[in-house]
Amino acid sequence: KKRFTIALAGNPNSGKTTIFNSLTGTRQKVGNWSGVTVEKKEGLIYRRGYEIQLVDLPGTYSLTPFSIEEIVARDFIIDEAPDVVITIIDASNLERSLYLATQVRELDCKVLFALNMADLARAKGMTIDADTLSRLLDVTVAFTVGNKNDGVETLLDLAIDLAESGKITVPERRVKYNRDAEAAISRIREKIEQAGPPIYNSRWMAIKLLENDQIVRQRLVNAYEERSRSILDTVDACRSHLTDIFDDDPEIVMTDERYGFIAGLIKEVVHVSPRARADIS
Ligand code: GDP
Ligand code: K
Ligand code: MG
Repeated sequence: KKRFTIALAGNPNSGKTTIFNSLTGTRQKVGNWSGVTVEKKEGLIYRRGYEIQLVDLPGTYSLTPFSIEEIVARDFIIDEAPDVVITIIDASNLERSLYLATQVRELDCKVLFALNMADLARAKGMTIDADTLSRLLDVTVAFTVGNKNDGVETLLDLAIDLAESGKITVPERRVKYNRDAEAAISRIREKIEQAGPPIYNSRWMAIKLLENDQIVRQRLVNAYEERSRSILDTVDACRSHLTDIFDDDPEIVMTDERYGFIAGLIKEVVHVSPRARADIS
């Protein structure tokens, strides 16, 4: 039997569990993620000749390993390599949602965006240009209203199409950091690639190391052992160089730049009707 795993990622209250329940019905298993007290929901779906395991990831605002939920969600995507990650976006809270969604898009996985809460976005007078968002991030985008079960079956269909399709694509539009950070990313990447086949997308690893991500650091040490020493020396030198330039931690500067990138995206894809604008102010 052909099998797929599809994971649902999203902010808390984005409608993840609503969509999960509507797709799995009663075929659910509720437990805990191993070693932690975070609830894990899994369900089985049968469609188009496939047995699909659907996993409801913990709700998070980011994929930085600051909370156990973020660690669980990110580790699942990296280690279990689900066939597709559906990112549930609260369309009425686009900035917060895209902060997570763009981070998921940067991982080596097939991603599908669900613009959920489409009814609330409409009520706010927001029109979201899904085609432009789709083109800019090279990702399939579908509208859903989870609590009305609207668009949910189409979403699953698109996820199966994506699971069946070929390779993972890298989006043309992605966060470009300041010149000094980009130079540091290139240097670290080079060091990683010299040490052997990268354990993960080397740009992503370089960014995480520059941000002082302790989990990625540990994974690097585990994978490369003594060869990690010279990579980490470069990372530490780059970090202190950037800290001198910006008088701030690189991760703070880079987070600001990610928000800048999202603000740019929103400018291109969201239109607010003049009347709604007047109502808000
Ligand atoms: P989760 O925290 O991401 O799992 O979110 P839930 O699935 O628990 O949903 C949070 C709330 O939003 C619930 O009250 C849902 O009924 C509601 N909800 C889910 N999808 C939609 C939607 O598309 N539109 C509206 N208006 N409410 C929704
Ligand atoms: K909830
Ligand atoms: Mg939930």
